[in-house]
Amino acid sequence: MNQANVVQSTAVRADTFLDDVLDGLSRPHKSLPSKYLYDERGSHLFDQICELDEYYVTRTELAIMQRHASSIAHQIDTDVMLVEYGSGSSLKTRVLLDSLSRPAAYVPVDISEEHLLNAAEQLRLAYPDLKVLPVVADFTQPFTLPDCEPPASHVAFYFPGSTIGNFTPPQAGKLLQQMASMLGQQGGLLIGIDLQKDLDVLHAAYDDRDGVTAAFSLNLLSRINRELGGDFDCDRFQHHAVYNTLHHRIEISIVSLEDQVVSIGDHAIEFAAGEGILTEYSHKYTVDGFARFARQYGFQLHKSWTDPQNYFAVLHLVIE
Ligand code: AVJ
Repeated sequence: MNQANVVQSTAVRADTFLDDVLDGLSRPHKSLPSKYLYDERGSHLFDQICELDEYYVTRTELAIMQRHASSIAHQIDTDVMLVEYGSGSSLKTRVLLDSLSRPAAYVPVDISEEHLLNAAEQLRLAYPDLKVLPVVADFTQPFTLPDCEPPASHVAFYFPGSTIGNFTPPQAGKLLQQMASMLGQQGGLLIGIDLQKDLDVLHAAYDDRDGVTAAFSLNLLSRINRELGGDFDCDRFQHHAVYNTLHHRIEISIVSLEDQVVSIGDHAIEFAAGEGILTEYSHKYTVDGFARFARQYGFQLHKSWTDPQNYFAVLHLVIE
């Protein structure tokens, strides 16, 4: 298959990035959307995070998927259109695909066209019989599912990695609502969520001793410099990650070490010493709490799997 088969659902334009950056940095509490952390360098750094001793998230979810592969695949069943929120370049996806008996199609959805097409090509090579139908889209916005022949009997969304944790409850709710309306009566959602746990474990996971997570955060400033003509000096900013016990989330920000003015094109942005730019939330849940939350949007918890330490959970939710 070639590029012509790619469904371009939502235009992802460079001026959107500029608008979002200027909008986020002109607020009283500065913030930047976390989706912009994942340019080529950011995605590479995130892959490195996943290899860190301190970052338990990826390897724990993978272990759950491996250990319970057949039970998980059994819930999704045959003739499914498996729609992954993310490019599908991960091992978790392969574990799932290996265990599904007869998927009708596999639909990876990602904002980065290059990343998506690469991942799709790799999957086609590994699974020659699988219909791979990539969709370039920002999945926080509604998008159209591709047609497939013969038609799938039902749709299953796969949203691994606790990516949902990046979203505030209202944003996550909106996403679940969109998913529910795209699913209709027949579908389900397989989702990975990170669980509440010891604070030391959480802090280490988001502020590792090698500074990989810090580099991942600060790369957002370098990206603004590269793509939007900014002049951030990364040495004058610092990565900061702290757990908010009230909201059950890690809050990641980039903190200015001094009073300074930064320009982006012809825009000047002022920073006070100690002022932060919020770049990421990483919400931590309980299985019951998430199930209760998802119920508001029409999902019912059908089954869940976790690891021996109860660090992470994979949930299968179905439309009531
Ligand atoms: C990709 C959103 C799941 O929240 O654990 C990891 C992102 N940021 N370290 C997470 C992240 C810094 C990650 N998610």
